[in-house]
Amino acid sequence: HQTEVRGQGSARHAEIAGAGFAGLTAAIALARRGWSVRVHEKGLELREQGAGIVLWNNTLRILDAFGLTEEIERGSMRPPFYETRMQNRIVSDEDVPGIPWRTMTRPFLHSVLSSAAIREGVEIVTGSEVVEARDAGTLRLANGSEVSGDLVIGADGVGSAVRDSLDIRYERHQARDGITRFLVPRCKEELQAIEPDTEWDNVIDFWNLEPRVLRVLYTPANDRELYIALMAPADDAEGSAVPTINLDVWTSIHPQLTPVLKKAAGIEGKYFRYQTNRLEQWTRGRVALVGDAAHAMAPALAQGGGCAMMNAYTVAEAASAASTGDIPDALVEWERIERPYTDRCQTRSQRYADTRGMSKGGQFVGENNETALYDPTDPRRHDDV
Ligand code: FAD
Ligand code: 5PR
Repeated sequence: HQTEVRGQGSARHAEIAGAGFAGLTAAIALARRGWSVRVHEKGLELREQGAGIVLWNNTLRILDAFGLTEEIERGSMRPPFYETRMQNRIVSDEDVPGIPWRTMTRPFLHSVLSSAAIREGVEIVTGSEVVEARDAGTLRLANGSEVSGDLVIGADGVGSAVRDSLDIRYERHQARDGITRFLVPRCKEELQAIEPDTEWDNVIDFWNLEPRVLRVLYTPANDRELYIALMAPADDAEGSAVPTINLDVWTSIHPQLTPVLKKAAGIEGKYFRYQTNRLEQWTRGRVALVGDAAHAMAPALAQGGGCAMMNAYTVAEAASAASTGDIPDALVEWERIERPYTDRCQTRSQRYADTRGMSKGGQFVGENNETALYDPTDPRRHDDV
């Protein structure tokens, strides 16, 4: 075993497990504050396989602080309305006033973040699997070597090896429904030919509860690409069928979406059951967990990536403000201050997922907007707490 200690010079050093949205955001935020940063990514390539994502003010503020607004705006879009339909009748049409939001593909967001990390001097090692973390600030890798830092971040997703090796316990809640997601071509002309009066640039949440629960969340991600998420109960074998969706079942309920459902049927899909994980704690010594490793949530309010990036950004800020010796205490204080926002978002998202309450539309009001409106870059955000 070789133990390599880095950052013995003036720059403090961080080791990060996972190059997803959380790991890359933490890496950029730390590098911009003068840290030397290395990210270990288990995958052989630096890429993101998911479909689409909606970002709100909370994450757009972070991207702006990183100087990435122009790049993000060039490759994403702001649909005119967020529309909800029940049995193909419009129940709400919201432009979500006062909250900036944009839609994009996940591979696009990942490429913007990974390019920015590299520009900031972050070292990203692909094919590097983390198998264990220790609270003193070390990571053990699958190749047998050990690395250490003043700060270690576990951003290795819902199956986190960092979390499990530290023996941090958690409770898991699964909902009865789950979802299969695809990126397909926009097919706007074909859709318009079927329904000329529909604004096909909107996000449209097509709910259907009778005769069976089959929902399609339709989210244009840019001029060319459309993100569709197909929700069905886990106990509906036809609705949740993968890797190839049951085209006849889906088009029987959502005939107006036939052109894009046909495209989805040509792609291999994975069905994910909604789940919420709540950990007994997010930190151990010099190790902090962020993103799905710490707080996987139902996607109803579209804040899983949002909370991942918020907590990645704020943990970097908290560790940077502390002296090296005080980092473990600073992480405990960071969790105390920031975690309640994520806890509340998890609870709200789980409630919507459990009750299928988004089928009523009108969800972007009141306390539901707390996460979307949060500004993790505002140094005065806790002044009134
Ligand atoms: P991940 O994205 O899972 O990244 C973890 C990374 O760590 C991966 O690259 C993985 O390969 C790597 N890794 C894993 N184990 C190891 C290991 N042992 N060693 C080294 N590397 C490892 N959220 C929103 O905010 N808005 C949305 O609209 C939205 N829509 C979604 C749509 C889809 C299709 C999905 C799947 C999720 C959606 N979410 C959304 C949720 C959000 O995307 C996730 O919460 C977010 O991706 C979590 O980021 P992460 O970096 O924590 O984890
Ligand atoms: N919103 C978004 C989303 O991707 C999903 C949901 C809501 C942006 C599914 O991943 O409710 O399932 C949802």
